[in-house]
Amino acid sequence: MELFYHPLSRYSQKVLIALYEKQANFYPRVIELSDPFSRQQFKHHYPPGKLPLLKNSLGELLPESTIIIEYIDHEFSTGTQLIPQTFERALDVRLFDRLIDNDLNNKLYLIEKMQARAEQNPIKLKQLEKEILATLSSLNDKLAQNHWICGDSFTLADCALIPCLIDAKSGFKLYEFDAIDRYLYQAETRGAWTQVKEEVDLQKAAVLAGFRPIP
Ligand SMILES: N[C@@H](CCC(=O)N[C@@H](CS)C(=O)NCC(=O)O)C(=O)O
Repeated sequence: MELFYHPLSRYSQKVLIALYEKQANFYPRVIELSDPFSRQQFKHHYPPGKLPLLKNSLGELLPESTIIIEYIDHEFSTGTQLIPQTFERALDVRLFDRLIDNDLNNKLYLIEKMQARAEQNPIKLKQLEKEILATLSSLNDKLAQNHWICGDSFTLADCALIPCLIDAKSGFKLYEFDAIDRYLYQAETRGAWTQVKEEVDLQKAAVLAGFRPIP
């Protein structure tokens, strides 16, 4: 299996957490989408040009972080079971995975995009922040009842949530949400995340140093 990804992409981090949880072997293929040549090469291989992308041992391409995780959870019986066996619990996990991607990850991205472009739109920014705070509040309520987001065990929904909360820490006062604060501490010491974090930190250091890979 090959995983095409970038360490600073939250959707890639979501899949990396899942692969480490499953103890699944894969060839890492880092794609630098900000580099026009690498982007063009990747698009030649996969026209939508989105990361992450999994190439399985049959050479089939699987896009979409959730689908990739569903696939590896089905393929590998090792490690953590990321989709629960019972229908009701699986439905809850899939629901929270969707809510986290749509209401947290994508909205954080919209704010980051505005900041990167120095876009002056305080009304839009306030609205997005309000929506994110509402999502954080409902996640906090759920975490007050559960050890991980959907119960006692670590699931697909945690793979989606951890990268978002780690990034949201810089813009939102997450410590004001007691259950999220406790969850973050627990997530930050989870082996799969510490493995991902090593690569994220190296990449951030490379970006700060002005490093650009030679295509
Ligand atoms: N819904 C997709 C989202 C993937 C996505 O938006 N990836 C971003 C990086 S985090 C990307 O590849 N953007 C490049 C582009 O849109 O051209 C998933 O869950 O994998």
